[in-house]
Amino acid sequence: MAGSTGRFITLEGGEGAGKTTQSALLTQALIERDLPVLRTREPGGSPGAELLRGILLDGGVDWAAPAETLLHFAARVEHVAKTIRPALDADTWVICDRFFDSTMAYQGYGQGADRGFITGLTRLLGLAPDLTIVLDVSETVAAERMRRRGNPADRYERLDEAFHARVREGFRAIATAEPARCVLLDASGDVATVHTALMTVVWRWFRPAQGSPRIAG
Ligand code: Z5A
Repeated sequence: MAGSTGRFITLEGGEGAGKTTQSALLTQALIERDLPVLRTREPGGSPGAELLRGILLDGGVDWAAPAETLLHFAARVEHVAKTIRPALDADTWVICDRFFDSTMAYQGYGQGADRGFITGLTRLLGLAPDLTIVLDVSETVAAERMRRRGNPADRYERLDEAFHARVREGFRAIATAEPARCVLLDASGDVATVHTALMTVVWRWFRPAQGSPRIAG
């Protein structure tokens, strides 16, 4: 963001990749460096977007893929307007668990929504992360983590293996296509190992030459 000393970092990946775990650890690490941080997630992150989250995850409707795409973007526009932009304007670092890459991976690659349509909505949004870290794990590792966690599955988690394989392929394709914004990180190690690797990416990305002297490692 021009003029702001805040930075916008998103964590992406399939279910069980460790986004929630790693976003909490990243937030803590930045706070320990005396940086102002806001941790948020999608779908959700503002009152209106949280209402849409309930509809999307457990509303009992099998949406047409373009409608589902629009609902995710409606939630995102609210989230950006009410939560993310005000935080960045106040020089806060924003750590967001999922953002527009999830729509491309889940609705585009997973559900077959038109990818050009999603790209167009992404451009209209007018905000992109400074850094996106795509946490990558095999479907086997992800499934084992979800099994051990044992929470009831939401509408997306109930979809079959082939769907989740397409989603993973989507995330990997996005990371490959956008190296100026995305880093693909092997997230199959233990929590501490992944955290160390992720922090190395973050410190390198925002090294002093790119204007963030306060977090030089
Ligand atoms: N969705 C969409 O379709 N389109 C969109 O545009 C957006 C979202 C924005 C949101 O679900 C759903 O919305 C999502 C896609 C869809 N559904 N799916 N699938 P959510 O927010 O409820 O859930 P999630 O984003 O998928 O998160 P998750 O399932 O909780 O996974 P995670 O955050 O990546 O993992 P975690 O919670 O950190 O870890 C999962 C478990 O593994 C947990 O017990 C941890 O303790 C354990 N864990 C974490 N890391 C490790 C390591 N390194 N080793 C061992 N165990 C670990």
